[in-house]
Amino acid sequence: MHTVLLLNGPNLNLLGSREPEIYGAATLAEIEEKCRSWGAELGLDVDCRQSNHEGELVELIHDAAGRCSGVVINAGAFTHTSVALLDAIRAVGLPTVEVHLSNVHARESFRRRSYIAQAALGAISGFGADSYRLALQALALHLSATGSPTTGSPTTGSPGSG
Ligand code: CA2
Repeated sequence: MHTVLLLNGPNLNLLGSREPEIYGAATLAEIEEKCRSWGAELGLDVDCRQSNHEGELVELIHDAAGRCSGVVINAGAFTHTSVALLDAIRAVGLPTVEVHLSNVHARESFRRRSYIAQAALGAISGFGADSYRLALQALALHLSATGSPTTGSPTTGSPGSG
C-alpha cells in the first residue's frame, strides 16, 4: 500500500460556501472523503491536509519525504507565485501531480503560469472534484509503473525482497 499526501492550499477550506459556479458545491471535507475512497480503490492510503500558510505547506511536503510515495497538490493561488513550493517539491523528489478544480487556462492570464508544474509529473485542471480522482489515478499508474516502496507486510514477501 502506498501512502499519498493530498495537499490543499489557501482558501480551499472555504469550498462549498462561496463561488460554487467556479469551484463546485462540495466542501473540502466531502472531497477529501471521496479521495480517501478513490484512493482505497487504487491501493492508495490518502493522507489529506490543508493549510492557508505557505511555510506550513512547505513543511508538510518535507514531512512527506520517507513517509509517502507521492503527492497530489492543489496549491491554490500559491501555484502561480510560490518558488518555495516548487523548491520543496524538487527537494523531496516525490512524484507529484498538480490539480485544480477549475480550468486555470480558461480564466485570468496570471492563472496560466504554474511554478508547481516545473516539478510535477503533470497537471489536471477543470474537472471539479473529479480532477482529484484523475490525479490519484495518474499517480497510481506512475507508482505501479515505477515499482517503489511500502508494499504489504513483511510476511507477504520472500526474505530480503524488501
Ligand atoms: O481551480 C483551482 O483549484 C484553483 O487552484 C483554486 C484557487 C485559484 O487561486 C487557482 O488559480 C485555481 C483558489 C481557491 C479558492 O477557493 C475558494 C473556495 C471557495 C470560495 C472562495 C475561494
